[in-house]
Amino acid sequence: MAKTFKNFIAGQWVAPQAGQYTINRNPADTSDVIGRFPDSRVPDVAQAIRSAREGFALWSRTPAPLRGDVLRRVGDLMTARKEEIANAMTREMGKVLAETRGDVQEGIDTAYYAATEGRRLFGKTVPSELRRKWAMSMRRPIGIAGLITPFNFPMAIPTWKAFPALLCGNAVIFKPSHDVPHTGTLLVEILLEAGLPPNVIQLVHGGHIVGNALVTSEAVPVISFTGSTETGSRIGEVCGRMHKRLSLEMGGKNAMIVMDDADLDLAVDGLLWGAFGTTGQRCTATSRLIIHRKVHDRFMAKLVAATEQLVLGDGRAPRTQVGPMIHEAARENVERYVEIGLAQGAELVTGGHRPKGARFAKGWFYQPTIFTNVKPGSRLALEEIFGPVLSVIQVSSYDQAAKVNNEVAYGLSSALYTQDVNLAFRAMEDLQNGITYINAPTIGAEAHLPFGGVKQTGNGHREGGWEVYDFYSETKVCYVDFSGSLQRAQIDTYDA
Ligand code: UN1
Repeated sequence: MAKTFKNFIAGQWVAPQAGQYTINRNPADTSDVIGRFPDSRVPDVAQAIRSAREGFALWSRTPAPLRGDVLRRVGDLMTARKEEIANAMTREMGKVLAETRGDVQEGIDTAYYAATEGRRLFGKTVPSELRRKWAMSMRRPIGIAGLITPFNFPMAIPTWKAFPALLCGNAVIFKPSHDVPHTGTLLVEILLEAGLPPNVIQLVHGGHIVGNALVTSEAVPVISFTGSTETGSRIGEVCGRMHKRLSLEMGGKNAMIVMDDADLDLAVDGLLWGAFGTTGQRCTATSRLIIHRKVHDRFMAKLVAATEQLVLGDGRAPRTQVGPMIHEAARENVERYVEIGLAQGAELVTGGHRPKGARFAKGWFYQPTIFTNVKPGSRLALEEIFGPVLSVIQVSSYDQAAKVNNEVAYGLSSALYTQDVNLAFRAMEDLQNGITYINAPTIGAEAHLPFGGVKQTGNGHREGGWEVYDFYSETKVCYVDFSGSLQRAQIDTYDA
């Protein structure tokens, strides 16, 4: 009998009020049931909101350095439980253990960064234009933050949102992806064990009903969402109407540019990791290779041979390099794109099918796939696939490569492989992305730098690093006039 998991609402682990559940399975072996998780409804969210209000009243008055102390303990507990969490994450999400360990580590890094921010959270004191008057700014908590997170980084992305939100003094209602509720549960357990007051965090499992209830509630002034551009647009419409603060991290169609002077072996290694790590299910996945004609054939021979050596399987097996996809619908989506690629005249050079063999029969596996001769403007060149599919586009110059890089709707990350330092610096200016890597693949963001993209990838906010603390706090400005007389700004300053 599968274990039944609960929500964490109003300081207690509770069953969903309507008694509905969904089954969570291991994507590498669907006969392995992780548990039954609440499929919550609006009344569950309403209860969470009522409790989070009380949590906010308490937590927003707790000094920031003390809030930071809780997050430091969170980092310590995550460190102690790293291996256990990584195993649970691979079991429910599929990516290999090295990657889930990295995912937990990203959470640990985010916790320690947040802990130290409790002793900064700088405001500014600036000169006033008037005598005997001080002018300063400070950061204030906002209220309840509703966090809606995806399946592909089950620990890292929730921590990118929750830790800065908490450090800034907000209460959090967390809705993890219904594909990875177990990892979300482990995160909440750790927050509580670290001493976070119980009604400061609420965990409400479920699908779009829960997300929608958070987005449409007057009582939740802050929403942070990572997921598809389509869902992000719908959330944006509502938040725009309601004047909510909203951070969106959405799609990508990230390219690696390989120039004719590049170290090709280095670029092959980078491409395998960028395109097929996490089975291509990353916003930062390398889904386009833009390659100089002169090195195309040589590079493709190396790349295809290396791709065919990749070991597919259960992410917990030590030799596995590529795990399963998250579920059947994700695999079918990839299959549709393979058909579209063939129909639009691209050339399939490897993959393009499910792996054969009994050991793949019970999981959502798909063979790493490469299309060459992908035409700029075709769907494989433009659309996010979110799976192990690489589209190769040939160019004759750096300028053409930069143009192809920029002609997609998204703008998350890009990579340039070259030995030419001038080209490297030109690319940092030219490529329309939030993140550009030189001689490294399109993934590899570190927790203490801002993360996010331009164009349809985001709405101007960044996660991670120092910038996210501005998102989760309100700027308050205070003037103190200790002159004892009325001093009028702009008037008495210059008319005296
Ligand atoms: C994502 O692609 O969904 O960039 C997030 C990276 C990670 C985060 C990726 N640290 O490598």
